[in-house]
Amino acid sequence: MNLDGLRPWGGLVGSPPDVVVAGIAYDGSAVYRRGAAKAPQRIRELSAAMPPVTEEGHLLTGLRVQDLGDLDPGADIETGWMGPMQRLGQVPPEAFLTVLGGDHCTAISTLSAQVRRHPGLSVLWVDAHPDLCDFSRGGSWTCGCALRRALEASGIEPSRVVIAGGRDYDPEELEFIAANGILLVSSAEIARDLGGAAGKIGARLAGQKVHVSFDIDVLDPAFAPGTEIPSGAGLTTRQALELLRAATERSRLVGFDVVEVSPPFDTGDITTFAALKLIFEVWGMVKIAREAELSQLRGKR
Ligand SMILES: [Mn+2]
Repeated sequence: MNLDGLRPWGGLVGSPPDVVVAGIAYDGSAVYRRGAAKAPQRIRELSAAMPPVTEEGHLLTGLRVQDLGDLDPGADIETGWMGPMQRLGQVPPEAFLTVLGGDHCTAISTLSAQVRRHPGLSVLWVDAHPDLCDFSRGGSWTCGCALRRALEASGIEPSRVVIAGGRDYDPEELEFIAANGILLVSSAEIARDLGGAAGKIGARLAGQKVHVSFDIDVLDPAFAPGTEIPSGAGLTTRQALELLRAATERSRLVGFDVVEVSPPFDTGDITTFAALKLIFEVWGMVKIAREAELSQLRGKR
């Protein structure tokens, strides 16, 4: 890939930051196959190929992006999640946080930091799997337990979580979802009626500060083959973008993490580029929302 003369993040840079990026290059919780630790570096490299413009022609120019580099949880997320959490927790609340995983257990650090920055936070967990097992594949800190541990570590109420795109479950996870008032909207439901599914999620998240934790395996393996455990019958990248936009238009987006991109299993970097498309479009949503807020403030004056 010839990236000569191009700068990371589409050339978007500056301070004080509107967007803070950090990587967590950890895949020690991957029980199927490792590789996600290589994602932050690959995503950054290829971010230079992205134009600072959204798909609908909104300029991202002027968005000040600050990249903190990678934060290290050490060899084991169980003992190391607080390190990255503390660093991320220092990011000023005005900045939109973007975290590059890593496997999904990196969200334990991310969500714990986010709820400190934004008390009362709601979470949109976009994933083929709920990751709500108490114990899975020989451990309590494996990828199937990511959301369960993240809720415990962060103190976020389970009822403030919406899971979108689910299609592979353990019975234990469905019990936890039912018992704790979590809204689950499956991939099938999204495919049947995207507008209806987004409306249902949007009603739950309306007026809330929302962090989106996006497991790339929610996308169909045709769109994102480079992931730890591909799951068939997933969303298209198109559906995921439409869903994100429609489901959060009445909320305030405060952060986004994209996890489980696994460069060693990718094909021609299409998974990394799918992740980058999502990141840049989410930044566009945030920028458009802030501009609307500002012009409203000016109108009131
Ligand atoms: Mn996951």
